[in-house]
Amino acid sequence: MRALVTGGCGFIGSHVVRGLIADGWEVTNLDRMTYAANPANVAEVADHPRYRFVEGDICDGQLVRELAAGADLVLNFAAETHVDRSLLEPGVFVRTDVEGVVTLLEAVREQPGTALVHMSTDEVFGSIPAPGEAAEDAPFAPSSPYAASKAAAELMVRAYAETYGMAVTVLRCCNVYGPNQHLEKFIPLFTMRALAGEPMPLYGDGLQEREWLFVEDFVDALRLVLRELPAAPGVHAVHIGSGERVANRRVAELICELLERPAELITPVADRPGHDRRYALDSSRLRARGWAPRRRFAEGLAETVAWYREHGEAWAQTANGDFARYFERQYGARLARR
Ligand code: TDX
Repeated sequence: MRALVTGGCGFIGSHVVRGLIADGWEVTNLDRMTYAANPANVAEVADHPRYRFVEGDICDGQLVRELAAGADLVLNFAAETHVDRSLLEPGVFVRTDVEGVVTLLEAVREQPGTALVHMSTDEVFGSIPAPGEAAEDAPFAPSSPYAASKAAAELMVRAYAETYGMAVTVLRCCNVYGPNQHLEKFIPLFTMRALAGEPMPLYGDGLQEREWLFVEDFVDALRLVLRELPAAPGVHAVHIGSGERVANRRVAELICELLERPAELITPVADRPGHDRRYALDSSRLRARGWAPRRRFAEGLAETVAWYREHGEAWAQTANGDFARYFERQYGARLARR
């Protein structure tokens, strides 16, 4: 079986590429190599006979059509994903996360033999007050330009499913963490800051809750989804959540404990505007189909922190983009003002 994976040099995409190669798939990885891409993420499969890398953009209609033509499955992990950056530069989110998805939909609708699986997010629902959980049919209420771009993409998926009778699977996942995640994200950033003995910039009161899933558990969920892809026309939404919801401050404290660094490094700074308080997915349907995460958060976090301690510095060197400049733009004034 042949898969076209988009964004395969990013965090989740690279774990998916490696998982599919291990499962016997022939994989084409289409990646634009933005700041979020790191060739090291796919180094172990780079020379594999069933792996092919194509540098390119999911907004390039002709390229996407050519690549989709040879694929049984298109898996979309190409996206701008960072909420803070969507406040700085919303336009690129609309382009990649919405226009890019339309390009994929256009390509796939011309290929009746090709299935499309699109990665979305729990953020499309906005903040979910405790003790609520968002089910697959919950209404969209995105708070950030990032979340709105993902919700908009889902609406385009819905429109194509209705208009052209396509069957599209949409994965809505909680916060994923693990090796290969870009340093801009909470757990890698706090881990690297703690290792360096530098202030860890906690937004607001730090009592916001996120639901955390280890990346390999996400790949296992995807495996199950791929074994049972529905062919009936429509949008098939799948919720993938661990059920482990943890306050940011607690996550920061756990990182300090794991690295034996003082909790005083945790530094409250000005909040992220529009910051959602809590995400929580109802994943009971996927659980009923036989999936459950294999790692508890405490275990996955320890493994992740150990990976960054060992590889973080060298791995970050091979990443695209200028992280120091972004860090200054995002945190310079916040840390100076505290
Ligand atoms: O410096 C920080 N300080 C801080 O307090 C950063 C980077 C984050 N945070 C907080 C904000 C969030 O409440 O930590 C939490 C997690 O932040 P992020 O890692 O930026 O993730 P989040 O905004 O929750 O979104 C993530 O999960 C859903 C991904 O980035 C999205 O792509 C995914 O859809």
